[in-house]
Amino acid sequence: MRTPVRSRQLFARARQILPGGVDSPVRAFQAVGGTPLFIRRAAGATIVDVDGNRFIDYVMSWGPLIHGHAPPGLVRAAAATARLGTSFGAPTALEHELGERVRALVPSMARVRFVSSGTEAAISAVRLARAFTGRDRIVKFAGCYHGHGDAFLVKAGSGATTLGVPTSPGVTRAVAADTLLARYNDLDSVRALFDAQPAGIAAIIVEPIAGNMGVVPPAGQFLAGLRSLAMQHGALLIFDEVISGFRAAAGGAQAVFGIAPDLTCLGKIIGGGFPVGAYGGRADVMEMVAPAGPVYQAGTLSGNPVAMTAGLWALKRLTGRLYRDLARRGAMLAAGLADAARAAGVPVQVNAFGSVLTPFFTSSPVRDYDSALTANTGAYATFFRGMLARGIYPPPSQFEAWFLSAAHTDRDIARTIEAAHAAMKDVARAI
Ligand code: HOZ
Repeated sequence: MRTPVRSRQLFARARQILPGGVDSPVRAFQAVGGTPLFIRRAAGATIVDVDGNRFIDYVMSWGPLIHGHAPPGLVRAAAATARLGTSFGAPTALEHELGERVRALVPSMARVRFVSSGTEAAISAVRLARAFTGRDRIVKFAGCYHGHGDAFLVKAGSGATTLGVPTSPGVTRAVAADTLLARYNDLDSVRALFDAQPAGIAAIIVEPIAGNMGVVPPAGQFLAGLRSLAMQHGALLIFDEVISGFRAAAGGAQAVFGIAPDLTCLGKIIGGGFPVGAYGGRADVMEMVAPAGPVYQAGTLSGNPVAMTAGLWALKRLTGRLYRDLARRGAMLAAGLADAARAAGVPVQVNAFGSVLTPFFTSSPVRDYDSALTANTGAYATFFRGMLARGIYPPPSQFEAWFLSAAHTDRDIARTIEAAHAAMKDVARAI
């Protein structure tokens, strides 16, 4: 790898105008050291930085790029739409076309509202749940991340955990008090909250496959238990499928586990690499959203035609074969990383679900936030730098998912495993 001279220069300049030099904290490499690489271009599974270094990418824009970077067909479709106008602030047919496709894939979403990010989707879904139930409190799980809405920045995963601010300053005590915390994969912790507030909880919000404390799949009857607790207590169940939607399967985690939530939040893949989010669910709940009902929520760029076009392109290509290939390559990579760690004598647990995975540098199985936090972040940082030096770009944080795409080949995976063997030896020397 060439010394990232140009990235360093750009980062120095960016820091004079952007807080921390970036527009989203997880990009800043703070947890792994070094300078964030500034990207010039990408195609398929490869990214190229401004110094000419090439990497096999496992960040994949944090999940949206299930078909790889810049598929030519998607780029052509988006460009053709853009030529007709980039935004109107008025309806287009693309919005209900994408909505109908979402509903066909995720039948619990009888009505859909498009927004511009997963954060917006989660904020809006919780407001709606509060309005529908007439209750204030929500249950969230430590280590789950639902974007940066105030109510969610309490023991939040993703960049908030990476930066050591899982409960952010600036969230008022009143907001924090309305967010009740439970433990992922622990139904008793949820039961206890309902026992204490039998009629105060508007909703349970959960990542059905956690992806923001690293990947943590749901264990046993966890999701089914949440479904019945919510029903029993008149609360809504909200699945945040921003990461798992269209990735765990075309129908999301809810299809895989056979649990229908009341509301679902989507993002990432639904925009095909453009900024889109969506929330939706039961018609009786969603019909409370303005202008059909009184719960206000709006957005100038919501349903943006270029983004809707990219989303349609991406969702139309979610074939059974795509998921079989992704699962096979995901299993290959997970096994290869585990082997590399074993061979080097480094304690690592690889959690995987289809095309997402996380190697946790710990000897304890990871099934919730506390066990995720047992990971040795210093060891991950050494591993990360070792991979980068060998042409592989993993997420710059222990507490994030690696994403595969249709563009990753068996050869890419083999090269990644080879690099992992060498990088694990770096870790073994360092710990
Ligand atoms: N949910 C994404 C990573 N866990 C967000 C990426 C970001 O924060 O920039």
